[in-house]
Amino acid sequence: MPRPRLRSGGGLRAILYTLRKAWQAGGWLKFYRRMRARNACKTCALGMGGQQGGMTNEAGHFPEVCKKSVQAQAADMQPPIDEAFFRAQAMETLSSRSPRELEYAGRLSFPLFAGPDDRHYRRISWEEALDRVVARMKATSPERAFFYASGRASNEAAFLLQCLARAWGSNHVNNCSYYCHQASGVGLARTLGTGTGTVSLDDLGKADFVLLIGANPASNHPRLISQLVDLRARGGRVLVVNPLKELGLVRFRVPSKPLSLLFGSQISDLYLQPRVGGDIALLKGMVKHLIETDALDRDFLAHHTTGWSEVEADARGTSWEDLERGSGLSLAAIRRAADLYAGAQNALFMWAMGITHHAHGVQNVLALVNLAAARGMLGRPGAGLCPIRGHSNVQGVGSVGFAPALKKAFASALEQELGLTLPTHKGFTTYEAMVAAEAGEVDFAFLLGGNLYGSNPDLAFAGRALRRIDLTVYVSTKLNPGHFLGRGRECLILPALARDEERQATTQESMFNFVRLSDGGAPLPPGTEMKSEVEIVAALAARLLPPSSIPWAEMTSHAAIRRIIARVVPGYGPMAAVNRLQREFVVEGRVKHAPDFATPDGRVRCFVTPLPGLPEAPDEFALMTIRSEGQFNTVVYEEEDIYRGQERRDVVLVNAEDARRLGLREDQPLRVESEAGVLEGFRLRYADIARGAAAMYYPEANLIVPRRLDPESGTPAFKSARVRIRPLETGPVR
Ligand SMILES: Nc1nc2c(c(=O)[nH]1)N[C@H]1C(S)=C(S)[C@@H](COP(=O)(O)OP(=O)(O)OC[C@H]3O[C@@H](n4cnc5c(=O)[nH]c(N)nc54)[C@H](O)[C@@H]3O)O[C@H]1N2
Ligand SMILES: Nc1nc2c(c(=O)[nH]1)N[C@H]1C(S)=C(S)[C@@H](COP(=O)(O)OP(=O)(O)OC[C@H]3O[C@@H](n4cnc5c(=O)[nH]c(N)nc54)[C@H](O)[C@@H]3O)O[C@H]1N2
Ligand SMILES: [Mo]
Repeated sequence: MPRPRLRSGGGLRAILYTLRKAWQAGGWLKFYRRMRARNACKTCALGMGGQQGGMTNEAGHFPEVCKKSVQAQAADMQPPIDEAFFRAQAMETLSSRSPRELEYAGRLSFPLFAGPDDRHYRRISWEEALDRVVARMKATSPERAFFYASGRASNEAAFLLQCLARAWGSNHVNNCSYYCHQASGVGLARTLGTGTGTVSLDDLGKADFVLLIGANPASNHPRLISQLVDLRARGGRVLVVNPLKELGLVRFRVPSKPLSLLFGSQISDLYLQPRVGGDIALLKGMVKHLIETDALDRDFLAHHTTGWSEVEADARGTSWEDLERGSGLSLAAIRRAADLYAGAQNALFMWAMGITHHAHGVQNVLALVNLAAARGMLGRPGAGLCPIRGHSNVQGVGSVGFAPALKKAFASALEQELGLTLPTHKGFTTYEAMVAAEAGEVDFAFLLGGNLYGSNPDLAFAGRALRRIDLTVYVSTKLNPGHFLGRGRECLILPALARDEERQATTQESMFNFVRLSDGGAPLPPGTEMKSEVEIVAALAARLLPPSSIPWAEMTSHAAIRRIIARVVPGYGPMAAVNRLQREFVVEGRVKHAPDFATPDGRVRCFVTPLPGLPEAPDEFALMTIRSEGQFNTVVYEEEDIYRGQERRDVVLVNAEDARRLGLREDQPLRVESEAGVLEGFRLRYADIARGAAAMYYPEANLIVPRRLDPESGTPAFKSARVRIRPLETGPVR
C-alpha cells in the first residue's frame, strides 16, 4: 500500500469518505436521518448536535462533518453478530483478533456468558444474566468491588449506576477521565476551585488568541478547527505548541466553508515544537518574557490572585539557558510566542492529552494557569481556560457523581434522596482499582462501556489484574479485546443500545459546560435483545437493593431520574424540566465571566512549577502514544493515518537527525524496550518531531508503556514513556 501524502487536513476527502461510509451503512437516506437526528454527537465532547441535529454545533451551525463520528455511526449501524459466530470461534481465537476485526464483527445483541473452564462465550437469557450478577454481588463485600464507566454513557445511566453502587455500599466508582483529563481536573480545582473549563462556546467566538497546546483537534476534534479558522478570519492569532508537526494544525480544508474547502485555511500563526514534556519550561519562559517587557496585568494579579510573587520570583530566578534546555526551544522562539500572547485582548487556553499525560500533568496545568493569570485572562468574557475533553459525555459522567468522592453538598442531598447513609471508605481511582484487582482484592467489577483493559498502561499487568476478578460484567455495544484478554474468572457481556438508539431522551454535558438533550432514536432490528444502559442498571438495582425511598423499579424513566439529578447534582437545577421545556442549559457556577473564583478567598491560586528532569541516556527517547484520525481510542476503524502519511500502525516516528545519530534508517525494523516490556518489528519512520521524542500509536503501544503516573492526579504518563530504540538485529538492550 502506498504511503498517503496530503498537503492539508480535512477537505473533499472527508466529505467523500462520509458518503462512502453512509452508503455502506445502509444507504444515504437512512444514514442522513440518523446523523441528522437530534442527538449530541457520540464521539468527542465538543458538544455537537442537540436541538438542531447531529451535525450542528451548540450555536446551530450545519453541516459540521467529522470523519470519526461517521465511522462511529456506521459501526453502530452494523447487523448483529449471531450465535453461530460464538459457537464457531473459541475465545482463544478471538483473543488474537485486532481491535478493528472485533469492532467490525457486528453489534452485540444478546447477553453472553463464559465461566472459568469455558472455551466459548455462550448466549444466555437476560434473566440468567441479571441473576448471575445479583448472586455475585450478594456474595461479595461492596468494598471488594468496583464500577467503571467510559465517557459515552448518558447522564441518566451514569447517575443511576453510581447511586446503585453507593446504596449498595461501595465508593469504588471511577471513570475513564482518570486516564484522560484528571490532571486538568486536579489542576483547575487547586487553582480556581472548579474542576472544569471556565468558558462557553460563546467565549470562543469572542477570543482573538488561542494557545492550542498538547492537542491535535484536526484529528480528534475537527469541528474545533472551523472555530479557529473563524478566529483567524476575525484577525485573531493561533499559537500551536506541539512536539510533532501535525499537518491539520498547519492547514485544513473545512468542509462546511466553501472557500476553505477549495483553497484550504491556515490554522496556526506560530507553531512551536518543544521537546516532549518541555511545556513548563516554555510557559515559564513566556511568563519571564512578560515580566521583562512589563506586559503583566498588575491590577489583576494584585486583586485576584494569591501566590503570584513566588511565581514571579521563580521565573526571574530561572535562567534563560535552563528554559531553553528544558523546552528545547530557542530564546527567540519563546519571546515570539510571548509577544503574540501579549498582543491579545481576549486569550483562550486550550489543551488536551499532550499536557495531561505526563508525570507532571498537574504541574503543566498549573503553569498554564500562571500564564493566563499573568495577563488577567481569567474571569471575564472571551477569555479563559478550556480543557478539550475526550469522550462525548465524560464531563457529564463526572458531574453526576460517577467518581470516587462526591462534593459535600452533593453527598448530603443524595443521602436524603436515598434515605440512607452513604459509605465513607475512600473510593478507588481507576488505577487504584486495577492495583487492588492485581492484589486479589476485587471480586466483582462492573464496566459500563469502554475498554478498561486496552486503555491501561502495561497490558500484561492490566490482563493479570482483570483476570483475577471473580466476575467481570461488561456493558458493551461491540466486541473489543478486553472481552477476551481482560475477563474475570467468569465474565458477562450485556448488550447495550447506543445512546442515539434509546427510546427515551437522554442528556450529555459538553466541554463548554452545556447540557444537551438527545432524542431517542431508530427502532431496533427484530430479534435483537439490546437494552438501554438505564434499563440494565434499574433492573439490577430492583433485584439487589432493599426497598428505599428511591423506587428502583421505576427508575427506567429518564424523566424520573432527571428530577432526582436536578435535586442533588450541583448546578443541575434546570435538569428537571430540560425535556419538557426543550431547554438545554449551561451548568450553573462553571462559566467564569467575572473574577470571583470558587476558592475560599475568591482568588486564583498561583503555584511555582518546577522544571521536570531531562532524559539521561543518548538512546533514550520520550515516547508519546497518540491517536490517528481513523481510530476512536482503543477502537481502530482503519489502519492508515493520512494526516501523518502512514499506511500502517506498527511504526515508530522519530526525527531523522536522531535516527541518523543512532545509525537507523527509514523502514528499519526496531526493538523498542521499556521497563514494562519489549516490542519487536515495528518500523522506523522519519517525522517532523522534536529531537529526543518518539511517537507510536495507542492502544498498540500500551504493551510497553510503563506504569508511571502523575503522583498528584494518578494520570498515567502516556506521553512520556521512557524507551530505548535499537535496530531489531542487535538483540536485547543491556
Ligand atoms: N479521531 C479521534 N478523535 C478523538 C479520539 C480518538 O481516539 N480519535 N479520542 C477522544 C479522547 S477520549 C480524547 S482524550 C481526545 C484526545 O485528543 P488529543 O489530546 O488531541 O489526542 P492525542 O493523540 O492523545 O495527543 C494530542 C497531541 O499531543 C501532542 N503531545 C504529546 N506530548 C506532548 C507534550 O509533551 N507537549 C505538547 N505540547 N504536546 C504533546 C501530540 O503530538 C499530539 O498531537 O480526543 C477525543 N477525540
Ligand atoms: N497509551 C495510551 N493509553 C491511553 C491513552 C493514550 O493516549 N495513550 N488515552 C487514554 C484516554 S484519553 C482514554 S479516555 C482512555 C479510553 O478508555 P475507554 O473509554 O475505556 O475506552 P474506549 O476505547 O473509548 O472504549 C471503547 C469501547 O466502548 C464500547 N462502546 C462504544 N460505544 C458504546 C456505547 O454507546 N455504550 C456502551 N455501553 N459501550 C460502548 C465498545 O465496546 C468499544 O469497544 O484510554 C486511555 N489510554
Ligand atoms: Mo480521553
